[in-house]
Formats: sequence, structure tokens, C-alpha cells
Amino acid sequence: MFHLASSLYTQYTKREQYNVLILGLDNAGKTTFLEHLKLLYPTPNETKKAEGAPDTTETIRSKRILPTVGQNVATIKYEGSDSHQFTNINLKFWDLGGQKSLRSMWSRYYKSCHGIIFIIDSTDTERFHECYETLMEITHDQSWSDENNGFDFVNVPILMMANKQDLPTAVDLISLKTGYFIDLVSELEATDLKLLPVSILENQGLRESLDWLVTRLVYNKANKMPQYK
Ligand SMILES: Nc1nc2c(ncn2[C@@H]2O[C@H](COP(=O)(O)OP(=O)(O)OP(=O)(O)O)[C@@H](O)[C@H]2O)c(=O)[nH]1
Ligand SMILES: [Mg+2]
Repeated sequence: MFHLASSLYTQYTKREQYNVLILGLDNAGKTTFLEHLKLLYPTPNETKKAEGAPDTTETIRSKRILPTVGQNVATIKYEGSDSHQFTNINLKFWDLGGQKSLRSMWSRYYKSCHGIIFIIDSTDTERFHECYETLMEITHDQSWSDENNGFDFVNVPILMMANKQDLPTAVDLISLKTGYFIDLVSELEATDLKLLPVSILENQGLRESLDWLVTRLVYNKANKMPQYK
């Protein structure tokens, strides 16, 4: 009885924290995404972002973001577009280096993550197949099997972001879904997967993307419990 009361107390007084992995090939925009989120959302110690914040696109453009070799970590307080929904959620992001030689490190994080964001450079058509193969490797990695009763397949939601839509050479969502990634969409039919068009630099589609992800993280809660902080 005491344990039940204590766990209910924890659930109602603490914030839920979900861990999200940001993956994708090098130069996709992963670190730019994390830096932009840090400008848009408060940290767990802040109450709210100041009203009339400066143009985040300009701030991001002025930052010198280098290719990631290790990892970048940041935690934000999630604020849904609909303010009545999900008022008690923190998101902790791990942004990992996407260069080929660094991708073998990714699987170490799979067990601790509640969701994956996979970012694609929509102008880099020559590497779309590499994106497909990389996603297949992620979803079929054996690290998933231990917690999945021998079923070695990803058990967390995946949000694919078709980034750099601000550039004229970017491939649009319909062409990606019906052309380049048609195999991917059918291969991952059973996965909780969404492909959204974004411009991380210009803050297009970022809030919508997080709203989708958070809804799916909460939906998947019984399968993968959040941490309480
Ligand atoms: N035009 C445009 N450029 C972008 C956008 N997002 C990111 N970039 C650029 O893409 C380049 C790579 O961005 P990063 O954030 O360093 O990419 P990354 O995925 O972290 O790369 P690695 O750390 O090597 O894995 C930078 O020059 C960014 O300014 C976007 O929405 N539009
Ligand atoms: Mg990076």
C-alpha cells in the first residue's frame, strides 16, 4: 500500500522525462536542430522563454556549428501547441555524430531511448539510399531484442524529418514518400513512423514535429516507461 501511494505521489509531483535520440547522416542538420530547440523551449530550470525572443533563425545562422564527433546533450521543458495538453513533460535529447565511422556508437543508446528523430538532408539525393540503409540498420539492431521478448525490432516511435525544405533543390514530401522512400515506408509499415517536411534553420515545422513525437511517446508509455525527475 505504501509503495503504491509512494509511486502515485512520484507520478503526480514529478515531471516525466523521455529520452530522444537525434540520428541521421553527417551534415543532415542534427546539431542545428538541437541548438534551435534550445532557443525555442525553456530548460527545466526556466519557467518560460521570454516573450518577444529575438529571431531564432538569425541567432542560429550566426552560430558556428561544427561537425559532431562525440555527443551533444540538452534537456528542454516541452510546451505543446495546445497548452492544455501534456504540461508535465521534459525531453532529453542526445545528438550523435553522423559520420560513417561514428555510427557504430549509436546502438549503445537504443536501450535508454524512448524515441528517435532521424533527420534527412532533402537536397542530398545521392545519399538517400544510404539513409534508407542506415534506418534499416537502426530498426533491426539486436539491441532492441533484449527488451522485446526476442523480437528484434525497434519498439519506439520514429520521426523522420525531411530537412532543408527552404532550399530550391530540396525534394518535396510527396516525391520522398512515393518515390525515393517508398520501400522504406512499406518496410516499416508496422513501425510508429512519420515523415514530416521541415526547415530547421528557418523554424518551419519544428513545433509540429515535437507535438507529433510527444503524442507518440506518451502513447508508447506502457511499453517504455518515462523517467520521473
Ligand atoms: N539551408 C538549410 N541548411 C541547414 C538546415 N539545417 C541545417 N543546415 C545546415 O546544414 C549543415 C550541417 O548542419 P549540422 O547541424 O552540423 O549537421 P549534423 O547532422 O549535426 O552533422 P554531423 O554532426 O556531422 O553529424 C550546416 O551548414 C547547417 O547550417 C536547414 O533547414 N536549411
Ligand atoms: Mg552535429
